[in-house]
Amino acid sequence: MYWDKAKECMPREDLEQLQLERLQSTLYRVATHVPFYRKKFKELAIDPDGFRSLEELHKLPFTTKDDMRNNYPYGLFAVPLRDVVRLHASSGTTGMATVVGYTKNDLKNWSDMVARILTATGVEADDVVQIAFGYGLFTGGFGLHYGAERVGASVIPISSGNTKRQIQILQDFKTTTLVCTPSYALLLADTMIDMNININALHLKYGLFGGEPWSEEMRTEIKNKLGIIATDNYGLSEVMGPGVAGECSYCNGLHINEDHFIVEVINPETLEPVAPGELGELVFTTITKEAFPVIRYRTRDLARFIPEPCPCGRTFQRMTRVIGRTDDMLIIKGVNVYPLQIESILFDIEGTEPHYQIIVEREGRLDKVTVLVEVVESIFFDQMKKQRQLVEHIKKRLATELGIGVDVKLVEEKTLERFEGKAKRVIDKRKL
Ligand code: DLL
Repeated sequence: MYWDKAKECMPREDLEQLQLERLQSTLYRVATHVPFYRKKFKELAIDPDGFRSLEELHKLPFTTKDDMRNNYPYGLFAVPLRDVVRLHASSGTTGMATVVGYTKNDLKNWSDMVARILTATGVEADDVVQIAFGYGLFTGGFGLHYGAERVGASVIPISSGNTKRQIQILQDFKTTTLVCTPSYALLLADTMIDMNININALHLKYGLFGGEPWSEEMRTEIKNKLGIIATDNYGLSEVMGPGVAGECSYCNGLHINEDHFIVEVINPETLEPVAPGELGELVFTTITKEAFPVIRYRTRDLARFIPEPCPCGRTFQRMTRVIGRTDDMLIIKGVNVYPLQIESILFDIEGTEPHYQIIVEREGRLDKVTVLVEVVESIFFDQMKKQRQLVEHIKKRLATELGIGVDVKLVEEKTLERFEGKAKRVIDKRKL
């Protein structure tokens, strides 16, 4: 199902022409209204009026999170505050938040993009959508809310937290669509199982999950427990919020809303584009945003382009799931490891629960990693020998698939922290 088939399936040639025109007007807008870009363009001798082809994109300067911090709060806005009708902020793990603004038109485009993603999963006007993302400065709650309203669905703005109440409402309001982080979906499922709720009796059909990385194995776990179609959707406040990219019901990669963004995948070291299909950092240029346009924003998120077309017929560039952030990468004995790789392996091992935590410490000059894994009760209370065998098995799998040795500790079910928003998988004690 499409929300806007003419756009979503438009021939690449037309799309590229549209992108070029929209980029030209964005460059003009930022050069005229944002001193930060005016200065950068001047330094690089870029004439915003002389931009004739998308091939020239690489000449434009990058924008980083630091640039946003240095221009806190409104320095990168391209319109006066009287035209801004909404403000959000991304918390960021370190230091100052980034403030992002939207004009009326930006909000309309944003809801349309989220509506596309909901529709691509299968959500329609007669669906009941429970939004368990936080409402507030975080873009998740409001972003998905307005998109779901635009589809015409009945929206339950329950916000995050209060798991028992979420479950009550899932049952009583006959929710068909759950919207939250994947880790919270799993927590809801596990809590319902503990409460002996008959999940088959619920009306749930769809789950749209995003806001944090999750593995294919985690998707399988959620699908099996909740009996739904579970799609991934991606976005970030600095670029817009949720709705930048999302999967269709084929669940094989995320369609990027390319009529609103130009996306590149670059090598974070050399800053050059990677070969098609190679892993790299996503870089976004917004081409319709009025209040807060960004040129070549370095997301630090890592993903690949999927060059093959999707059977759904959409022509927008597809990307793989985001496997993590450049700043989440662990370097263990010289080997680069992402938490998601560890998740995939753990989910695949019989007897382990889908809850884990990765502890990184420094011993002398070396990083030491310990993976804490919850195991089912029967194993935890089993003989020591069996426990040892499981630990050895997990270590071996991690060693062969990641190429590094890590410590593994089994912990009792429900002892690791659960999250209502984004899960925190890595505890880095090196920085403390
Ligand atoms: O998390 C926007 C969002 C809300 C997207 C709800 C989808 C659903 P921020 O708080 O600014 O915005 O965080 C953005 O979260 O740079 C990624 O590192 C990560 N992220 C978001 N979606 C995904 C996803 C929202 N589907 C940061 N897979 C991004 C992996 C994701 N990581």
